[in-house]
Amino acid sequence: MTVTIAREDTVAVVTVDNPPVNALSQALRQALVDAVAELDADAAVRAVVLICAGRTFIAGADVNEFGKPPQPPHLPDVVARIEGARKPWVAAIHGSALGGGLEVALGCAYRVAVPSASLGLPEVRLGIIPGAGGTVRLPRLIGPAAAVDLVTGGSPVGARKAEGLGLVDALIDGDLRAGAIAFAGDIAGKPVPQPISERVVPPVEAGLWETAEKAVAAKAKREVAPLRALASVRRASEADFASAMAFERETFLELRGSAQAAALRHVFFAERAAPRPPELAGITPRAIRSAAVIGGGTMGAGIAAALRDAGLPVVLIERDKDAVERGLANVRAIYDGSVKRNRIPQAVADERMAGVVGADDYDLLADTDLVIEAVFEDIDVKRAVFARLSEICRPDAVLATNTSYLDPNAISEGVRHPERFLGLHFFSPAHVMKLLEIVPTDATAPEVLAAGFALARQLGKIPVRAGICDGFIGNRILKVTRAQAERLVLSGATPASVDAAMRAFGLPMGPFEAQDLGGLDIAAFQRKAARARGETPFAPVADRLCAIERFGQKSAGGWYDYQPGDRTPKPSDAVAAIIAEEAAGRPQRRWEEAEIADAIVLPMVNEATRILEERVALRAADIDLVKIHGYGFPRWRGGPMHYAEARGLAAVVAVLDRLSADGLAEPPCEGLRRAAEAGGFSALAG
Ligand code: 3H9
Repeated sequence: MTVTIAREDTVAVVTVDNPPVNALSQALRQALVDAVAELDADAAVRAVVLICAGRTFIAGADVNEFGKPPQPPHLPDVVARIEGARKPWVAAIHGSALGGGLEVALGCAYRVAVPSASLGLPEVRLGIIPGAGGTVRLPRLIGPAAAVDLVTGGSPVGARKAEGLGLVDALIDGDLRAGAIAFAGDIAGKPVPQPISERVVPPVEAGLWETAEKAVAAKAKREVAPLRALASVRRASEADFASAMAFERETFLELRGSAQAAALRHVFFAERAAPRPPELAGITPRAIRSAAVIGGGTMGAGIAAALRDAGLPVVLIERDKDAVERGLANVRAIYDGSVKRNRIPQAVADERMAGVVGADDYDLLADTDLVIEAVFEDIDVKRAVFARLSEICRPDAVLATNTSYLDPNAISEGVRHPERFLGLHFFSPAHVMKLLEIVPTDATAPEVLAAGFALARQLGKIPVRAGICDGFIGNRILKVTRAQAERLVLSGATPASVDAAMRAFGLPMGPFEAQDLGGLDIAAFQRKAARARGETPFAPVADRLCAIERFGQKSAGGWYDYQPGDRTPKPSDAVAAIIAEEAAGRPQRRWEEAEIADAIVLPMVNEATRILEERVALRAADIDLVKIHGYGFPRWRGGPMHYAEARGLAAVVAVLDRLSADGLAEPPCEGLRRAAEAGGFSALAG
């Protein structure tokens, strides 16, 4: 039973119970329509409370149904039926009233909520717009300007703010059910408010649509839904209710079937699957209530800030007093930046900073639950750190390395109780970037691995389980990206044309701009280590740039030239000359933007397929999350693996075959050929 009805004197209580989040499945929609009919016919009922069991109010349409043809009763009709009920309905909201859930609440005569509730229309994040009157009723209730913010931004608002906007009629402290029944009892005899659908939209301030259009377009970049959502709110503010509803529904149905919506849905489910690797089902994580970071450089300071932002007390360890001061200054600089950008008030920054204790004394860590090492990428330095931690920390304290390229198994050699050791690979800046690669060693205990995932949740990060290999998931693919970018410039493309093509594809910056920003020296250092292992990394131009100390922006030149104090990349004659020398004897050709994107993205997919086959990643979707949250791959493309599947793996194999025949990429791996034959990467899983 998804809906049950109870009577409390003259108030009926309709309880929705459709775990996990009371999504509006077909069965629930039908049950709501039936409930309206039953209560309309019950003369003893004077008002109705609509409340939900479990952790939340209705969190929206059932996203699982989006790939299939819509089944009646359709949600706009359900909302209209509630709005037209003979008894006033009161939506009693806890948790989140999102998307279709908020639209159902807008059909009710009143909305009450607990102060911790949130309300919003997040549809644009799924590549769609509200499809059951959200864009049409909201401007009629709270005015067009506030509606534009809620609908085009997709971020929910807290109940208090919602009350200020007129979206919530009353806040209920304490027991929601009892409070809502009392509210319903109060309003039962009073005149019912005019249905929102019959209200007129308050006047629009001059220039609203033009200003909003510019702001929304700038933020959405190439995502389609936000501007279409704006158009729908505008139509709703200018047209009558029925034609605005028709416009909204048409847009909703069109976008629901779009490639962007499919990609964003894929990411939605990927983000929910990644935090739960099957091996951890039923495992209780080790508790983390305090943390320490070893190393106060950019990475360590960012990790310390991320831990503080999640409310954990942090000890920041450096090797001497001066280094401690520098480390604390790095953390302070992060908070100063957040205050300057109005992200947090000064008082919050001060409170967070006060929770970071700087020290050069490991003895302070005797009772710390989690220690994250973020020192120089040198195995001996790291082993020395863990040797000291092994002596001082409790045997059950979780010890983590933030290494990006070293082997965590090797780092953990000599650690006492190695089952408490794992890799936690943050991405820089660590207090901002959402991705956290979680890397168990051969010895990591399940409850320690689970602690890594629980920590990610606490920090608001997207955790992805990664196996051990050079570069784990993300940086291993990055190496291929860089090598491909070099192959392109050695065969007729320029750094500027490659970067422009990748920006046109949807990345925030191209591979050469990114290298100049991060510094070419780090990758050179890794290539040196790889060569020492007998590998042959391909970077003839980058090697020469490093040989003349063109390390990027920090040395006023890398792949591009830079003027002092100006980060704008300028094509470099010196680099062009080096490229010409290295390209001598290689065939040259013209490159179109789309061909450049293929030559970068599809080899990434090839490497990612190997990663999947080797079980370094558990799922293709996890690799998508790594690229989206760690490397700026456009979310609306769903990540490289979704992109490849949507394009057709047979077509991907064909392009890679052509590129490899010309010496411009590795040939497609066997796994990719098999996945292409089977029609998807799921053939490689398990
Ligand atoms: C919409 O409403 C369109 C309408 O305008 C028009 C209609 C005509 N459907 O996030 P969690 C599952 S569009 C199906 O870990 P939390 C989720 O996959 C929709 N399933 O929990 C997971 O399943 P499992 C607009 C859904 O407590 C489980 O619930 N609404 C849906 O951290 C727990 O999820 C949204 O976009 C769904 N809509 O957070 C809201 N939502 O356990 C999206 C969740 O099997 N949802 N699941 O892996 C959320 O933001 C969060 O889930 C919420 C709870 C805040 C509610």
